[in-house]
Amino acid sequence: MNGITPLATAALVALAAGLNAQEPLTARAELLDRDGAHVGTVELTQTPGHGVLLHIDVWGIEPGGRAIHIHETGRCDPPDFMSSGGHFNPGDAAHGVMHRDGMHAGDLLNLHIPDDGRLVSEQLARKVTLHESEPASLLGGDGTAIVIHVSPDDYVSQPTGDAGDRIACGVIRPASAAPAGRPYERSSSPRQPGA
Ligand SMILES: [Cu+2]
Repeated sequence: MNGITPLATAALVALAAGLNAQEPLTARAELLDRDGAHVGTVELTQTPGHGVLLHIDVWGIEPGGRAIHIHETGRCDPPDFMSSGGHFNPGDAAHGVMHRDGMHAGDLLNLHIPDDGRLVSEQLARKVTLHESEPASLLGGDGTAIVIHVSPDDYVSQPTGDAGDRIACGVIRPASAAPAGRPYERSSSPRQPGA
């Protein structure tokens, strides 16, 4: 093995695993509106067994109730953002936290934007993970995206909560990923080893 003994290799693997265990998995989505303006950031952090914590910071969104969801495809083509697909729903459930057969893994609680347009808030998405090998991973396959809608989610209407048009969108990317050339496309470059 080019001078590296199996024992040394095993030690390096153990060291890498130890480092990973100390550093929580994180991801990030930069939200752009229909005109391409940067209107928010969502930081995602893997919890130890309780899903993914979302730290949401938005600015420049019209005041009022706005639905926010995790959508099933990591692609945000303006102006309508339909390329992000439907809600992330690996469990094939009904939509809505108030639906008896709900909820989508990507269902989140509405944002209530104050008059100055700036809102910092947090949510826990319990049915998703950042671990790529798991079915409910936000980073597996063709990725996922955070989408904000023009209306609030009524939490029961199928399949979208009657939330209306999509007004902002951001692809969820691993925190270690290099920034892509175009901010609204998931990077197609190969992952870094160990990323
Ligand atoms: Cu949505």
